[in-house]
Amino acid sequence: MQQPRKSSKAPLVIIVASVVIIVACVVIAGIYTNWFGLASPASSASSSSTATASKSSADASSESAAASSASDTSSASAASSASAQSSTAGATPPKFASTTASSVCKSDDVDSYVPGQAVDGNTRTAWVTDGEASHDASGQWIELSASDAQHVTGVKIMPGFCKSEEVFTKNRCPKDITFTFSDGSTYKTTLTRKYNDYQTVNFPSAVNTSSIRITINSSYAPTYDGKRYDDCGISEIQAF
Ligand SMILES: [Ca+2]
Repeated sequence: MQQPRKSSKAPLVIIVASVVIIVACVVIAGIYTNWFGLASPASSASSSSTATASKSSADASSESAAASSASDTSSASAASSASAQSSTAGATPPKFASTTASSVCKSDDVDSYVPGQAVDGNTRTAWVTDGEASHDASGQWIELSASDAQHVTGVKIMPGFCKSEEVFTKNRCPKDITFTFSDGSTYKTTLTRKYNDYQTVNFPSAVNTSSIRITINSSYAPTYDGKRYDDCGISEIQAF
């Protein structure tokens, strides 16, 4: 009864041995052909540097994309600006031909501080009050006037004397201001003390006025670490 058992083990041994040989062949073949993705150290370094190269290539392309995006933004901005100009082309922009002020800082023969300097389109020039007329600039004013009523919805204003950041900190900067229109109505607002910063003041409703007077009610003190002045400037005023 034991003979059949012995004879039945022989095929089993052969099958197991075959399986072992096949697995061994598969493993050997896999090592040689890199079926399992087990790269040698040399090829690993190579693939790593390839990855780095492709990463920097990706960075370059993302920078390129960013640059083109910035370019797109500026052109979009230019386009929207052009669009805004064309959309307002039908309406007449407000125009105030003359400018007067309560006081003017004495000229140092280098700069002029007359009120016209606040509407010359140059952010580095300014109307500057005479600090001796009002040490904190309160009550000082500048007025833009026209021969007839202008349709105005707001004002862009650059407070302070923005010739340079140092000059800005040496002088006073308007804080609380009042707009007074030709019909006697007024609008008050508070400006921020920030160098070279256009601040937009939108009036609650559009006004038809032949003049805009900006009165300084209070001002920010100079912060310069050195000689300071009580003179107070406004670099630009643009009605819109
Ligand atoms: Ca100016």
